[in-house]
Amino acid sequence: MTDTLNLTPDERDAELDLNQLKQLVGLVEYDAATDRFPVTGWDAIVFDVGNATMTANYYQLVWGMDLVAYAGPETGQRDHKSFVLKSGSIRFVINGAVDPDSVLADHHRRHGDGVIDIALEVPDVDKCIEQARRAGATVLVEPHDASDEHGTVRTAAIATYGETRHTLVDRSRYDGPYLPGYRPAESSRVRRPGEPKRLFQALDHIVGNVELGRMDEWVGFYNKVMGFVNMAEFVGDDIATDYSALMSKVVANGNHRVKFPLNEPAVSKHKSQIDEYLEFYRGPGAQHLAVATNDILATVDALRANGVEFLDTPDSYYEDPELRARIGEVRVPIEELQSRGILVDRDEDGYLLQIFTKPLGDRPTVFFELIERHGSLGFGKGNFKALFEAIEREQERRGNL
Ligand code: TYF
Ligand code: FE
Repeated sequence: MTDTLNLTPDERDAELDLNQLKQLVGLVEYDAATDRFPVTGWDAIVFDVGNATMTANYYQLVWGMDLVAYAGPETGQRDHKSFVLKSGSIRFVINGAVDPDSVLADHHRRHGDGVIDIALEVPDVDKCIEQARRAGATVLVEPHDASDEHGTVRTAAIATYGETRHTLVDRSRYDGPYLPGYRPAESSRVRRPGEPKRLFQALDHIVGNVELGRMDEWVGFYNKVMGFVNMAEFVGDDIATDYSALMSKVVANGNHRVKFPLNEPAVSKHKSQIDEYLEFYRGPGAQHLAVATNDILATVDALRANGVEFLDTPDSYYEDPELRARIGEVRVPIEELQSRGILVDRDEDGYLLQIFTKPLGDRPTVFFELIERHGSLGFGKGNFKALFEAIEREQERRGNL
């Protein structure tokens, strides 16, 4: 059954091998023969932003991503500009309206900067759409081919929470830089001497925030429509009422390449961070993107030097004897983690290091997580209390607690 763990073309491009990828994002083998909605991996995360020209620059200059393709007025696409960026196997597509009447401008007025499409690579678009329709999903775009001199891409799209969609992409017969209609592009910036080739290699998970009482519906959607399985980690009633003000369950595709934690607000003494998101995003949407790195210390140092702001972690977190006992030995002295505010969690499979940025845009909505896994397949449950307290300190500064 090892063929269920074949590398995607993007992973091969990024010179990742299967062992590296397993380490980075925690893959498992599964029985693909019974999968009615086979998903190979991530294809692209598509953002709608207020200024794609500048945001694309930001991801190159600050996050070290490479520009690989472009479409816009110069290529005959008058509605919007679209910049395609890569880091390792991750592809971001940054869209911004040029035509004031673009639907993207309208989307942006309501939601602000955010993720409009979590595109997934699938080997058989038609099979997935047939299954999705049978299971009652909304098919937004029917399967169709697009071709140019690089070959043919077959795509379709289904709706998920809020105004977010999953475009399904079969690029097995295509070798262009992204999709037909895009021209190859290159960053004009010059890498500083000694700068690492990239700051992160793969996408680990994307969290969706949904309305109060609807988390189980969306878990059911991923179970029934896309055949995703529930992972062990969840935040239930007990933790929710004590400090987290959210409930959370995690679904994953068969081989766990694609993992979607789903949050809903919990009723608590103050406004939930999920309610704050829902209010400012004007509905459900993607909350955080967790990117995997094999050197979180170097990545955090580089990002901080480039001006990225992270949530703070109090010294008491590292001085807690219970934490010290629980985590045991990790690959660096704990002081190295403490000086950077990196969190650590251990479970029966191993440990992980993680850290969270503050929201990247103007609204308190989308943020990033950096994660370095060492065997753990979890999401840092042991850190939820410290993390949620840090998020609430930020919420309070914004006057939204
Ligand atoms: O993805 C996760 O589950 C962890 C923890 O608002 C988390 O990164 C959960 C909810 C949230 C922030 C982080
Ligand atoms: Fe996360």
